[in-house]
Order: sequence, then structure tokens, then C-alpha cells
Amino acid sequence: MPEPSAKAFYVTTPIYYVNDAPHIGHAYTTVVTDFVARWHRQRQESVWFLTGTDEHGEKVLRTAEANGVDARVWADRLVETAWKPVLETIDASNDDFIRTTEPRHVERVKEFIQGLHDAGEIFEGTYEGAYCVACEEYKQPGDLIDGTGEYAGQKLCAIHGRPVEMLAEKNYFFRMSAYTERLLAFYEENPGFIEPESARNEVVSFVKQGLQDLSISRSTFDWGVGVPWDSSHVIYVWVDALLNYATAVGYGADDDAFRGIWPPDVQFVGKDILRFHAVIWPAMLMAAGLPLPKQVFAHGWLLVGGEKMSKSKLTGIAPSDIIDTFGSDAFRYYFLRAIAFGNDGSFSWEDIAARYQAELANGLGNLASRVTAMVGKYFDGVLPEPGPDTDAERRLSEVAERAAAEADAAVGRVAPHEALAAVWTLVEAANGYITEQQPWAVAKDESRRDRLASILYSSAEALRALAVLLNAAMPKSSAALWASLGAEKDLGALDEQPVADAGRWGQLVPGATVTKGAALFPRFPE
Ligand code: ME8
Repeated sequence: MPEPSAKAFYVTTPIYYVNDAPHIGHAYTTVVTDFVARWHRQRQESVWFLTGTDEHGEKVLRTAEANGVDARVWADRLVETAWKPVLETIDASNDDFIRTTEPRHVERVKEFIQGLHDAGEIFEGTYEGAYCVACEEYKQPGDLIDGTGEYAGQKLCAIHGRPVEMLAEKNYFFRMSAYTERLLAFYEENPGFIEPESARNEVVSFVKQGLQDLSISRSTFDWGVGVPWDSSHVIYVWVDALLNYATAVGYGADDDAFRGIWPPDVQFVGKDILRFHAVIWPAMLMAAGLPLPKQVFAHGWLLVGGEKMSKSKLTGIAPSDIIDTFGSDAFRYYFLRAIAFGNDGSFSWEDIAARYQAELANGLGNLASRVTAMVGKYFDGVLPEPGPDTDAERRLSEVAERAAAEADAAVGRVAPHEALAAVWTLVEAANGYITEQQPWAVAKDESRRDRLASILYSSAEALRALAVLLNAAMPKSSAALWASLGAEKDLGALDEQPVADAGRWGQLVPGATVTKGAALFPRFPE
């Protein structure tokens, strides 16, 4: 964990339900979070990146039962065979992985709830109303739609299109209604707390209607964290789950570690779970007297055929389906670049194939292979000493400097698509520079060796800046590029290269060994 003195940049994904294996919607959130975490590390900040799994509750319990196994056995199986492996598949650099069934979580959740109880924040009552097991959410009448066809006469969850269940249970409640005004004041004072703006507006108008008290326990099943003062109840799965962000970083167990990380800087969530994170979660933290997260960022849905992709609708695609063909870097690049972060986005095989071919194979990949090949051919693989710069080199270096600054600003706005678009101005400028300067023609004239050296040195400099700026999005190809430039010997490890310095021209040291490695993005046959 980071030194207690320097508060880490703390970034989280939701913790995913283990009722099923991950699809690209889940991977999307994790890739974006990973990109932001890696970028901040390259800003030389200390970073803490947390992800994990949400294992209690009725939804997971029912899935386990349907598969004829104990819920714990089921959760272990899914975590080990599906959720942890997918992090490797997509190259996630998480610092920790929390499971809500771990004692480090369960014990602290009990203490947290006991604390609220002792503080008079919890009372006993009866919940009567609708519940959607797929959302694990108590529904208000306004959240429901009328069923048709096989569901005629029933009320359906508007998100899942499946019937809700009517509950009538004695429950414990959290006095959330008492937090309506405090939350509204908090949103007002912290306009960046909920992003994007449309998400903030939605939450503010929801809270303005006045909050209801929240039922925080269930008594009809026992797959959950026991309520400390009443063993016939388990804690509502969302209250249990939200606390992972605190328990995983030492809340109640290691005060120094906790202070060094808390509060979260950015919490990424899909828009389906925004209210839990932007309403219930801050109200719980206020009740416990803990500092609130700085930002909750809601992104859109991946759509397939115009609908939210989901396993239950058979539109779920496993990350490996795509990665087996295109590789993990292209997978990451595609989702970061093709979807305006915050909006819904449609996945299509045609789209990823087209971007792969145009931007990765013909754009970046071709640039890397022709520059390294020419250093091999004309200078025996030794990076030459450049001659005097001309306007063309100055222009290229300015593009690099601007790309680095714009990409960094875009990451600050959590706009990965804009960050990559900014970096791509350099890919295009470098390809354009080579086409214009025609090193292959210059090479025919022995008296222009100096000029040839300048062109290839500058092209290699563009590749150096690209390796640094693309490392967060495409770590494997960037590492390969760094290795082919022989940069590590003089400049150190790629991960240590500050993004702020990426655009500073002239860092590669002449004499470095340049090699043409395997194609970064092999072209598919047309
Ligand atoms: O909600 N498009 O877990 P979950 C984009 N356990 N993102 C998607 C997506 C799609 N089609 N489908 C899923 C839960 N996601 C709770 C969270 S947090 C304390 C508890 C992503 O397994 C998106 O980030 O249903 C969404 O919020 C998350 O997966 C929900 O995963």
C-alpha cells in the first residue's frame, strides 16, 4: 500500500456479481478504470486501483441453487475460473481484488452497521413493496412498467423487463430520509461529484423529490453478512457491497493505510447503478462521519442491437471472443477510443475490424515498422545522430508536445476517447512527415546522410512519445515499441516515463540499438 504521508489517487470499479461470467460490458468499465489508473501512475502519482466481486444476496444465491451448489462454492468457482482470469485477459493492473465474502470485509461491514445502529441511524419497520432480484433493488411504483404478453397483469422492472416480487418483511431501516437536504447541499457545493452533467441532473431531481428511508436487511434467506444484533437478518446486499470501497483499503482495521488512500478520487459505475453510488453511498458515509468520494462517474451502456447487452438476453459477448482475434491491446483501444465516455455505445464486429485495420495496423503499426526497418536498413540498426532541424522537424515536435498536453487534459476530464484522439494526431503527423520527407529517396544521395539521419531520428522520437502516451491504453504494444527503440538502456523503464515529459523532443540517445520487432498489429488479409 502507498506511504501514509502521500494520499494515493484512489480509483474503483463496481464490484461485479458472481451470478455469471464477465461480458464485455463489465470489461469495459474495468478497462476504462485501468486506463485512468495507469495514466495517473505515469503522472508519477501514487495510485490505488481496486476491483472485486459482489458475492452475497438473493441473485447469487438463486444462481447457485439453480446450479445445485452451495453459494460459497459457486462464488469461489466463478471468481477463480471467470472473474480473476478476465483481469489478466484484459491486462488490468489492479492493486487489489476484494471479495465481499472475505473476513476482512464481513467483519468491518458488521462494525459499520453496528456503529450506525448505536448512533440511532437505524430503526425497525416493515417493508412492503416491490423488489427486483436482478437489480437487487427495492423499487418505487415509478420504476415499474406494465407487463404485456406472458407478463400481462404483472409489474415489471423497467431495466430487466422481468416481473418484480412483492415483499412484505420486517426489516431494519436506515434513516436515509434525514439526508435529503444534506445531500442536495453537498451536490451544490461539489458540482464535480457526479459526472457527466446529465447524470448529476438526474440524481439531483430524484433527491429533490425527497428520499425514503432505506430497508437495509433481509430475513427470507441467509446468504449475506449477518446483522450483528439480530441473527435472523442479513444485511441488504447493496449496503454490504458499497462498503467494499472502504473495507478493502483498511477501514476499521489499519488507520494509517486507510488515511493514505481514502477517499476515492474517481468511482466508475454504469449508469444503472448511479443512484446507489450517488445517493445511498454518500448518505451512508455522512451517517458514519467519513469523508465522501470526490467523484462518481457514470458511463453508458454497451448496446447490442440497440439494447443493453446482457447475458440473460443472450447478447453477452465474452472479452476473449474479441481478444482471441484482435489481441488485448486492440480490445482496450477500441473501447476507449470508439465510445464517447459517458454515452451509450454500440459494439459491432465491423466497427472494431475497421478501426483495427485503419488505425492500428495501417496507422500506428505501419509507422513503427517502417521507421524501425529504415533505421535497420540505412544505419545498421543504430539510431543516428540527427543533423540540424528544419521546419518539418519543428512542426512534428510541436504536434507531439500538443498531443501530450491535450491527452493529459482529456484524462483529467475522464475523456479517454478524446485523449486517444489527441495522441492520434501524432500518429498521423508522423506518418505524414515520413511520406513528405521520403527518406527512401534521400537515402539514394550519399551527400544527404545528415538529412536522412534527421528524418529517421525525428521519426523515432515520434515513436518514443507514442510509446509513452499509449502505454496506459495499450501496454503490450507500447512495451514492444519501447523495446524496439532500444530506449530502456538510456531512458529507463517505460512505466516510469512521465506523461508530462512525453512531448519533450530529443530524448532518445543516438547510438541506441533499434530493432524491427514483430508487427505490432498484423494486418488481416483484405
Ligand atoms: O451492479 N454496458 O454488478 P454487475 C456497460 N454488484 N457496462 C456494463 C454493462 C453494459 N451492457 N453491463 C454491465 C452490480 N456493465 C453490483 C455493483 S458496486 C458496490 C456493486 C458494467 O455485475 C457497469 O459498470 O451487474 C455496471 O455498473 C456494472 O458492470 C454492473 O455489474
